[in-house]
Amino acid sequence: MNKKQIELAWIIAVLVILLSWGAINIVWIGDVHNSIATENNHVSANNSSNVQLIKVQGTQWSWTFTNSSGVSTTDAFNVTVNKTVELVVTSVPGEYIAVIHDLLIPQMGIQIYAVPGQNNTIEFTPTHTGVFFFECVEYCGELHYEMRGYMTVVK
Ligand SMILES: [Cu+2]
Repeated sequence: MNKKQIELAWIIAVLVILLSWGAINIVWIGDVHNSIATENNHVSANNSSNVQLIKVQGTQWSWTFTNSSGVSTTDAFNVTVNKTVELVVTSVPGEYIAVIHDLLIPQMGIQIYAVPGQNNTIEFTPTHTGVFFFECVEYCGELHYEMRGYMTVVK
């Protein structure tokens, strides 16, 4: 092989590696999103009793979840499968001032900012029972890594 052919082979090899890597990731991300939850792409003013309304408060450095019965839990919450969940997310002061957090539930395809003074809402419908990891993905201070927990989807 001359220099030109070697260069061409190198370009093609790199192209094949990057394109297949990209394709695998697109398929995998789509899979995770579609298999676990269906997301409604609208912000609802849905007050129907069929929606599981959950208030979410991020603080330094934990998450508090309050359901419509007024029951609060820290770094964990339960929802019912095949029923729409509406999260109303905000940030409240902890030891110091309120800062911005960001709630990510990777397997639900859900990510939403917790902003002081703002109620951000997001809806999704879990289609599988199980225990699903969530965490804060906005660096929010020294114990940021403690803002993690599990959402349990029950029958
Ligand atoms: Cu945080």
